[in-house]
Amino acid sequence: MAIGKYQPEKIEKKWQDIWQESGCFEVEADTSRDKYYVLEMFPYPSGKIHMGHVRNYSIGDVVARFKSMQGFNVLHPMGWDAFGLPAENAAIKHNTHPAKWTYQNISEMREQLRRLGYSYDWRREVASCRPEYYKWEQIFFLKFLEKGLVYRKNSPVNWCPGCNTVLANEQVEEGLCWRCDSEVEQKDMEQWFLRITDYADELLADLDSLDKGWPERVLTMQRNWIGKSYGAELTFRFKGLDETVTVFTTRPDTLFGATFMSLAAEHPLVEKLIENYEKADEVRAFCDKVRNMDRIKRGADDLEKEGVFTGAYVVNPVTGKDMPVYVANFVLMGYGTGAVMAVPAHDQRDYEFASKYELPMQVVINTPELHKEGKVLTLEDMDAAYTDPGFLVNSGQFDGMDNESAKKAVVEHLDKEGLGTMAVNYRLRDWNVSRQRFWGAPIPVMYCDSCGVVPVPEQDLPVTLPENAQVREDGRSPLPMMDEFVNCTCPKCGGAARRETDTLDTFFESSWYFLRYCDPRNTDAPWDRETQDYWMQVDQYIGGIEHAILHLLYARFFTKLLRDCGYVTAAEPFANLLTQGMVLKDGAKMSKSKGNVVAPSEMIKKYGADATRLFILFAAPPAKELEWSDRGIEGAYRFINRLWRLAEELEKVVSAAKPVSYGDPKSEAAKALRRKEHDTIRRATRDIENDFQFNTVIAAIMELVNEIYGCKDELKGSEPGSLSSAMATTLTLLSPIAPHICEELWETIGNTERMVGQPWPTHDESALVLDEVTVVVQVCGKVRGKITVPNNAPQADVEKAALEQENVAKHIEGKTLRKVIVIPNKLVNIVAN
Ligand code: ANZ
Ligand code: ZN
Repeated sequence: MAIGKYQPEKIEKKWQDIWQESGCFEVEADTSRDKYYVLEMFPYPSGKIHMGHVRNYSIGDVVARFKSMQGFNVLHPMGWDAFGLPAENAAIKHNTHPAKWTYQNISEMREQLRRLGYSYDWRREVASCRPEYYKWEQIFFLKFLEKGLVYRKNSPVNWCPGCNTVLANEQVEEGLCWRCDSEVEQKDMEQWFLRITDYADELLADLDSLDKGWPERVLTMQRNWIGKSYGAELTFRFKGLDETVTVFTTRPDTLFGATFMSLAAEHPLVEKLIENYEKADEVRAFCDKVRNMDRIKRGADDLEKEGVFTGAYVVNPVTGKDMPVYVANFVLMGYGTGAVMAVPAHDQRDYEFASKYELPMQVVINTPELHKEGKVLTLEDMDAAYTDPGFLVNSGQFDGMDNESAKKAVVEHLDKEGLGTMAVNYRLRDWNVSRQRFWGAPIPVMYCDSCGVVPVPEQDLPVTLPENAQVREDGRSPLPMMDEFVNCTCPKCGGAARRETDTLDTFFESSWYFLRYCDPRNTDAPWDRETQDYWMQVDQYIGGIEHAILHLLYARFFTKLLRDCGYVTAAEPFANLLTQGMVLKDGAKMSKSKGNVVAPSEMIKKYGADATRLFILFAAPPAKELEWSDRGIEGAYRFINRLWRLAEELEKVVSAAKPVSYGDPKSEAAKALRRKEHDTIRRATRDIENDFQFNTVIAAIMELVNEIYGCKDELKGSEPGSLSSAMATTLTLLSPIAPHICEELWETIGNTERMVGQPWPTHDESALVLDEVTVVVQVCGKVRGKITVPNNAPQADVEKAALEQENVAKHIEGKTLRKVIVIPNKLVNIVAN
């Protein structure tokens, strides 16, 4: 039977249907088998998949299929990160409900993913906007509330006037909203916070356990984000005022050089200090101005340093000198204590500030070089702060001490008077989870005038979003305006109460979806504990580097919270992380605004899913950037056609000769083919296991196909079994990458079982051994000839053959032989003079 022309749309649909009907990717927990959980970050249902998705999911699919061929019980689920702002904006634009837009997009995207032949267990699909899903996170929220892990606080928040919502710090990029690029403002509001700072130490420490499985870059980004600083808290007394102020400093060793103090505009003492100051209004005006700047700008190095004197002084506890107290724009209230002892000679920001306002400076750290020469650094030598290590000067009893030791010594000295203790500080802030948006999971609490904050009773969960809500033209949430949603009865006192109208940050849903996949249809619990313990951790997580901080930190934190609430055992959710590189076109990230987008659907239509998958996996190693190339996908398509034609030609020969029965190869060609076949297995296995280098796996398979082409005419008649075996291996190795054509050709060459379910082959070491090897001969380090000797020949035979080689003999004629060095199967070096 001739198999005809390669028609991807036909065979791909055929096999997708067969896989679907047979349920071959559906799995259950089975403690008698080793499991492997491979997960790609679930997409936001925007409506269309893009090449970044195709890359992400193709990598994941090869991992899933490969691990399953290796015999693992593989969990490979897919779902939708379905809440969020774009749905709301689209609903406003088209005057519909966000749910309608979202579900429509989900069904379109699901079709597109199916069309790529991914091996998902679709029964496990979740959509985070479904009440069956978010009901559980409402329960988690109440559990956290009960345990004091979530709290309400009035605090300045980042407010995006474009999106009409509060943003987390992570969602502000250089002062602009991460979504709409509006200038972010500061605003005071009552918000719900999760106590991620309570977990800062554990989140930091556990990064060490991920050092083998996670990219170093991501670990570093997380470490910096958590930002642990070791230092001290030092207390200063005010002059003529019965008050003290405490600062956080990483440099207690510079205390003798502290010449003034800087407070944050929000510092609670400011009002008190300026009470009787004639310029109080000037200070207030300055504070108001600073308070309205966004936090990111205030913390930036290049901020123009500005401040105002408060009229107050503190006393330096070691020098006894007065230090004027300023309010300064670069001091943040949320960090440390919101007060800084300023050491202009050794801190650059203080240096700039002191230069501007002509405040005194004092050098207290000498450079190691000058220290050695017996000299001392002076202000005249400096045009910037000296921030490196050194030795103390102008510091009383601490003079001459190296500054690291002095840190401890100074704190111990102050400790005697109760004015100093060692302290640790984190950059990480508690996670603000409140959003003033409609399309999110409602926060399940009510407010009662007599009882305060009251949790919604568990039996009344989920609190669902009203289906008849009308999104508003101005983008504000309709929830606060909907009486039927807002008005409720207090379950404690029976009085009238109001429902919370804020919804949860969508990072809340993505912080635990990987757990729900373990048991997604459970209606009695978020999951069956044993089932979930069997599947977790995720063995391989794959997604974009843009989630290096936000999502990955929240998911790690959430897992620890759930562990502490008794829901999970694993402390870390993702054992291994792969951050795939971006897909570029003409050197730039594919994006609508740049107009350089290549639509996956068009590529699939033109070349098929297999060619698209093959190209995207061949063009670059997974973690590297990938440059889209039209020639590249055409090349992938040509290779697939070449394989197709080969199978067509060999169909009869190969199906008649079962690979298992072909015995030892006899001819040189058959031996060479067998060697190539097993070497390809060896290389493919090694390269997949080594960071999923699929590009070199594909290159090796292409070489094997070439080898088959080269010897087929010779072997067709004499040793068809060797061709049969090589063909079977080609298809098996390629099947995780281009699964449809491999299934089809597998069937074509006479197999009755499906390709899916076949084991991954192992190479036979003895097949790699050559009968003869070529060895290079050098005379005094210079190549003079080559000899062919039996593989692993005795050393003496190799020496003899080398010395007898014509050209070599010529070069040693008349010389004295000093030494012959033989590196087996590689090289002979003859030393003669
Ligand atoms: C005195 C000093 C002397 C400082 C010196 C540095 C160098 P990291 O490493 O980021 O933790 N600081 C403390 N709280 C601050 C706040 N709320 N806003 C702005 N700056 C603040 O930085 C800690 C250092 O940043 C602290 O150590 C303090 O300045 C400043 F030669 O104290 B240092
Ligand atoms: Zn009440």
